[in-house]
Amino acid sequence: MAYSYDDQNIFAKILRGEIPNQTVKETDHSLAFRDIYPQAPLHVPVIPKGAYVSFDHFAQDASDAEILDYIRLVGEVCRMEGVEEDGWRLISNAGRNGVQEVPHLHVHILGGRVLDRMLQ
Ligand code: DGP
Repeated sequence: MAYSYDDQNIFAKILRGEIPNQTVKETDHSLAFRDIYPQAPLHVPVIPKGAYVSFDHFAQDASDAEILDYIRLVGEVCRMEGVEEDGWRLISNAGRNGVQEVPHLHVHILGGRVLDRMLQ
């Protein structure tokens, strides 16, 4: 599948510095920042800096360095924000059925409270 990337999406604007954000941690290839509409005491989207729409797009086109950097940042944010012990959840909304609002790959780290059960 060929992916087309809309560089006017909100996360692209955050990456270009056109919209401010509360950065939790920035690395060479990735950015973690606080969600504007937090769904839990900790709600941090983590995005690659590259122009990727989805995990498949990322897995196909990103370098190993970008992928490693991204995964490591997710773990590091959980440790930095103190949710490792009590637990946390990772969510990625993808595409139309996944109700992805922002078409730039992201995972949401949620924690800081007991989360509602989603899968039965
Ligand atoms: P999703 O539905 O998975 O595409 O999640 C998009 C998230 O982006 C949603 O939780 C709200 C967040 N969001 C939207 N606009 C902004 C913004 O301008 N700043 C920040 N920090 N987050 C935003």
